[in-house]
Amino acid sequence: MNQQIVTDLETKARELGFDLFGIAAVRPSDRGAFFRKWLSEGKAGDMGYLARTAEKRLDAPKVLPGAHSVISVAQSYFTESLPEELRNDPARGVIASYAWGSDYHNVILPRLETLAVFLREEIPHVQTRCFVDGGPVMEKEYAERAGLGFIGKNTLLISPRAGSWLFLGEILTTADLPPTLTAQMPSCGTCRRCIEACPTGALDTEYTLDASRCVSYLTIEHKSDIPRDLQKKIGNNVFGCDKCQSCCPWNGRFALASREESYRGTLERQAPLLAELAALSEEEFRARFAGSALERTGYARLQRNVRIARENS
Ligand code: B12
Ligand code: SF4
Ligand code: SF4
Repeated sequence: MNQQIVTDLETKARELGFDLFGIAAVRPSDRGAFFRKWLSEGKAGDMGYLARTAEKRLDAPKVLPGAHSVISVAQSYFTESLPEELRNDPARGVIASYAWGSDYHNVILPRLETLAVFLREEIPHVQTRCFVDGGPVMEKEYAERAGLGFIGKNTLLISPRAGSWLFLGEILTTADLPPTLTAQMPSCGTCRRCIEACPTGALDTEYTLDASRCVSYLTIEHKSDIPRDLQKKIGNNVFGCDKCQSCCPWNGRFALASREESYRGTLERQAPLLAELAALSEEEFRARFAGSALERTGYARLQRNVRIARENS
């Protein structure tokens, strides 16, 4: 009976637009010691929420008592590659591709809720909690255990059949579902391209990201001034960074085209003119970026990033 539910859940997940699906049993993180050391070395920068929720992140029943299983899904956001001449145009600011279209939280969460309702109808009395990004869940680790892919040296989840341009989401549930069979996964092998491509040296050791130096962190999460020595290295990235994925051979060969039309972006969203961004009033900013991940980060941080990118160009 349970095996049939897994098949039905997977079919439903695909209908809802998810590209990868898997189930893992709940158990404490294997990387608790790594995570705590990472926090104590200040590698989380000022993302204090990671330390505040560390115990929950490392042990899912602290998030949902009685949790037995985690359903992991992934959705591709790969629509196209930005041509080099646009990416390197000093008059333009580059926005990371995950933010070209609709805010993925708004796209994925309601669909996960639909999948959770389906599960609760199939197995009455079970509890479910859905997460996309913001929840205290080690999303990549659960996806890895559920067989969606492996964690690369850029610290991202890479699917050997879909690459890494993926968003992840989970349903944590008290239902005792059979874990999906996980195939033997490949690995990065001797490749180190992402480490070499990272503009700030944030990937200082294999599988370890010093977020406090990462362009994605600095342009999106960091609230105050960006340290002077890192400003130059940010180049013309005004929101996020794609370097450690665009250089990855798994994406070169296997990037899966997104089925989600709303993730597509026009040039205005992919690489807008810096002068145009600098001239935006707060109201114009809100109108232009409504419903996108940039809206969350806000006007002030984007303007700070635009100032740096203009100095760099
Ligand atoms: C905090 C955070 C960030 C921070 C820190 C990133 C990081 N690597 O931790 C910042 C702001 C920098 C960031 C940036 C980005 N993020 Co982010 N982020 C998160 C968040 C909320 C938590 C991640 C976390 O727990 N970090 C803590 C540290 C300690 O974990 P870690 O670096 O991943 O380390 C793990 C491994 O490296 C591993 N490890 C250690 N040693 C070894 C050894 C071996 C052999 C192996 C295999 C593994 C291994 O142990 C750790 C635990 O598993 C997740 C959502 C979530 N709730 O999980 C999204 C998430 C990871 N982000 C995501 C995305 C899309 C991005 C960006 C691509 C956005 C962009 N284009 O700018 C960049 C990518 C930068 C990068 N290379 O990671 C996606 C990634 C999807 C995927 N394919 O993996 C997630 C899952 C959100 C989502 N729901 O889709 N992010
Ligand atoms: S997102 Fe950019 S800065 Fe951050 S680790 Fe990847 S390449 Fe380095
Ligand atoms: S670029 Fe190479 S080392 Fe980095 S994640 Fe991809 S395969 Fe692994």
